[in-house]
Amino acid sequence: MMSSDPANAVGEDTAPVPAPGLTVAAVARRLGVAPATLRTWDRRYGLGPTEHSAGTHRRYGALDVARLDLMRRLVNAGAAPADAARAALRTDVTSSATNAAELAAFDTTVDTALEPLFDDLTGPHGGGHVIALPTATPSVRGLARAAMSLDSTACTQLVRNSIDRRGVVWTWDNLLVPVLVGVGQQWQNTGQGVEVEHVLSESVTSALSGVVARLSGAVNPRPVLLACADEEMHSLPLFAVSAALAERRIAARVLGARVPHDALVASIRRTGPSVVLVWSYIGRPGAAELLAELPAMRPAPVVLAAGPGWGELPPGIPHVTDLVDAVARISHAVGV
Ligand code: B12
Repeated sequence: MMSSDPANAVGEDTAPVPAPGLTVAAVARRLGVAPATLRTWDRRYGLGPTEHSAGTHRRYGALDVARLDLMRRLVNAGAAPADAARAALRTDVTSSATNAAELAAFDTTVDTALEPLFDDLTGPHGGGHVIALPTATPSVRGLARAAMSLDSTACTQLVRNSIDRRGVVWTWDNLLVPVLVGVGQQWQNTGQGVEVEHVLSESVTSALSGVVARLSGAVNPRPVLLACADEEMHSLPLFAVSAALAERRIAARVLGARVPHDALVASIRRTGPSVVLVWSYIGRPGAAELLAELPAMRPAPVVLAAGPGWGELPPGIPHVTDLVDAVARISHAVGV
């Protein structure tokens, strides 16, 4: 669609900033930040347009936008705005990236540069909680902020960075669970924020699937099946299990959300798995009894019931209560 607004003429997010520069509204759209926030950053931290202009409407040049983009990323990563502004102003953004590869490298630099800032962040200094996160670390706050602003790219990158540095299990327990619980709490208290849950869930799934995609040369000859119980939509823990297993070179097949019991039985028949893990958060009457027939199938799989939705389980089906437990039991069952 054509527009008479010169800002819209810029088009793609990665398009270069045109010579006369961008208006505050155009920069706001490009970075996904409110115009009022940009004005505050200009007033408080001097992160405004640097080009001299005689007119009243000053325009942001390419370097100004790169600096603001860095500011936005640092804030999304959990830095206090004043610290982020100091870092943005002292960073050389002249080689600011416009292609994906450079952007990725840039992100890693930024993230590493942030570590000392995080160490300094305590109490109200780190402020700006967007959801109730009483004991949140800066990275938890950063991911929560990115989720609340529906910035799926930032969410995925934050999760990926954490996985790369600390691994899947640490990231799940220390970054993802606190933010997911906080977002869930927000929904419970206000009835709002389903869109935040969706953006966060998609980003988490994507980052965790990235770990699985890198797996080559799996050590298990028989498959491991991971499925949600019938009508269960909370599939994220399955992706966490699958990614944590991939780190140990165990390949798993995620059957995903809402797997009817008959479909699960058919999948077991077709693939002959060594382990079947069935996840339930919400729980449905009679679901646990259905599991009883699975260990009798041939070749016999180890059957694990995971999550808080199960009630009393049939004999011989252990209840798995956390990610570490899930990974340990599956690793043991496949002999790793
Ligand atoms: C993301 C999310 C969604 C997404 C799911 C997307 C996806 N692909 O997974 C969507 C938007 C689809 C969704 C839908 C719904 N959701 Co929802 N959702 C969540 C949220 C925010 C995270 C879910 C999650 O991944 N949890 C995993 C971890 C973070 O859960 P946890 O409680 O910390 O974990 C405990 C254990 O499970 C265990 N654990 C933690 N990690 C792991 C890993 C493994 C492998 C194991 C074995 C154990 C384990 O340790 C913890 C301590 O016990 C939760 C909030 C929350 N507290 O979890 C709500 C939450 C689970 N949802 C809830 C509800 C009510 C719903 C809906 C019914 C809402 C509606 N009216 O439509 C629907 C439908 C659900 C259905 N039929 O399945 C409630 C459930 C309340 C209850 N117990 O009954 C929660 C708790 C929100 C709340 N605070 O009220 N949801």
